[in-house]
Amino acid sequence: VTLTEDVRSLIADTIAIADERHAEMLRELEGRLDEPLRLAIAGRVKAGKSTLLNALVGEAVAPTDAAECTKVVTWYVNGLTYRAWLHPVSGAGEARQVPFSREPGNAHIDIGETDLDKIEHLRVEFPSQYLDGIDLIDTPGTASISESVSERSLDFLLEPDHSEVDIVVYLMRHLHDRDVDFLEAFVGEADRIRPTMAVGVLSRADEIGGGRSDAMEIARQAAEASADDPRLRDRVQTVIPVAGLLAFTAATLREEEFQQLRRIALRPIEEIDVALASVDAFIEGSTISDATVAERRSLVERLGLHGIRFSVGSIIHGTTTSASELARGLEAHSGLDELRLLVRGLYAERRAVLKADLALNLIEEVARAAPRDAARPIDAGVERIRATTHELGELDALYRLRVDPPADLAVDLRRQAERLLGAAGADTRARLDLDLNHSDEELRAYALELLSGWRSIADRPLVSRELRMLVPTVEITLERLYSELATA
Ligand SMILES: Nc1nc2c(ncn2[C@@H]2O[C@H](COP(=O)(O)OP(=O)(O)O)[C@@H](O)[C@H]2O)c(=O)[nH]1
Ligand SMILES: [Mg+2]
Repeated sequence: VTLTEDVRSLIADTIAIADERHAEMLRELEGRLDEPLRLAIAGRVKAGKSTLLNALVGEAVAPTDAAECTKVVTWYVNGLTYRAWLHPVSGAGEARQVPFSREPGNAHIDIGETDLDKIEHLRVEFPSQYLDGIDLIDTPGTASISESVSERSLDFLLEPDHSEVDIVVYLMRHLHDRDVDFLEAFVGEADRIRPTMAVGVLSRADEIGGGRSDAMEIARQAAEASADDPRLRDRVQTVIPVAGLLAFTAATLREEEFQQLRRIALRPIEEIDVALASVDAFIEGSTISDATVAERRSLVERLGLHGIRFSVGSIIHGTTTSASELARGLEAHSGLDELRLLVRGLYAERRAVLKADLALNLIEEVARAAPRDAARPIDAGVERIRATTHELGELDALYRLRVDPPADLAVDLRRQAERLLGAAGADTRARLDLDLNHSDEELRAYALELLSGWRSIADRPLVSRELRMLVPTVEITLERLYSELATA
C-alpha cells in the first residue's frame, strides 16, 4: 500500500471515534490527500504578491495594484483554457463564470456589481505547466484597504477548523512586527501547521537602498539574517530575497524594450550615470535616448531603476547581446529560480508526504482526546506509519532543526543537515549541494564522505538530545542517496 492509502484507512478508523467537528476536519483532509499542493501567497498590501504569482507562472494572470478584484482571495489552477468563476459566500447563490481578460501586462477579472462581501473567492483556470501539481492562491493584503476584507483573507488562512492551504509563501519588504504576528498566528495553529510549511520572501528586493547596484546582495544578507532572527526562526523554513518584478519582466520581455536599453548602453558612461541617478532624472531630465517620456516611464514600470541599471550594465559589459540573453540574466538575478526550486523540491514533489503529515498530526490530536481504549489502535497506526516512512522523519527533523536546533551543532553543519534533508529540494544534487559538473561517481564518493562525517558526530563523547535525535535521520538519508547513486 502507498502512504496515501495507508493514511486514508487510518483516517476512516479515526473518524469512527472523533467528535463531529474533528470528523468534518478529517474528511476535508482526506479529500485533499491526492490533490494538488495548495500554496497561498500572503503578505501586506503592495508587498508584490500578485506580481510574484505572475512571475511564477510566467504570464500576467493575476491583476496587480489596486483593482477591485485584487481584494478577493483568488485561486489559480491548471485548466484547459482561460476562464474565471465567482464563488459566492454560502447562501448567496451558485458559482458563476465571469469575464476574464488579459490585456498586455495586466489581467482583469470582471466581478460586475457583485458586493465584495458576497464573494467567497474567485477561481481562475488556465493551461500552465507550472500549475501541474500546484494550486496558487493570491490573497488580498493583510491590513488592506478595508479591515473587513483583510480579516477575511486572514480567516481564510488561519481558520483553525478549515485551514484551506498547505503552504504559505509570506512576502515582506522588511521584517516588521505585524509580519511576525501573522506568521505566529499561522504556524502556531493547533500544532498542525509547522514552520516547515511557511517560506519567507524578502520581496521587491531590487528596491533596497533606492535600487543601488548591489541591492540583491544586500537583500540576500538581510534575508539570511531574518531567517536566523529569533522572531522568525521557528516560524519559517527559510527566507529568500526575490525581485518578482524583474522575473516577471524577464518572462515577458519584448525586443523593443531590449533595443531601448541597448541604445542607452551605447552612450558615454558619464551621461548614463547622470541619467540613471534617479527615476525623475531618467524620465524627465535626461537626453540619454530617443525614447519618449511614455516609453521611459514604461521601462521604469517594467524594470524599476535597479533593473534598468542592471540591464544597461550587462549590455555594456558584453554579457548580454540579445533580448533572450537579457531575459535569462534578469531571471537569474531576480532570485526567482531559487524560490521555484524550493517550491518544487521541498513542497510540490513531496505533497503526498506533506498532506499525510498534516493528516497524521490531526489524527494524533483526535486520539489524545479519545478514551484510552479507542485511542490505542489509532496511536499504534500513526506510530507504524511514521516509523516506516523515512520522508516523514525528514520533515520532522527539518521542523526540529528550525524550532529547536541542537546547541552543539555548528552552523555550517546545521545548514548541511537542512540541505541533506531536502530543504532546498528533494533532488539528489540539491541535497548534496553539487551541480551538474559533478559525475555520479563524484556524488557517490561525496555522499560516503558525508556519511562518515555524520557517523563520527554520533561518536562524540557528549551529544545533546536534539543532536542524538537528528543524526540517525541524516544517516538514513545519506545511505539512501548513496544506494540510489550506486544503482543508477
Ligand atoms: N521594483 C519592484 N516593484 C515591484 C516588485 N514587485 C511588485 N512591484 C510593484 O509593486 C506594486 C504592487 O505590486 P502587487 O503585485 O500588486 O502587490 P500586492 O498588493 O502584494 O499584490 C506594483 O506597482 C508592482 O509593479 C519588485 O520585485 N520590484
Ligand atoms: Mg495583489
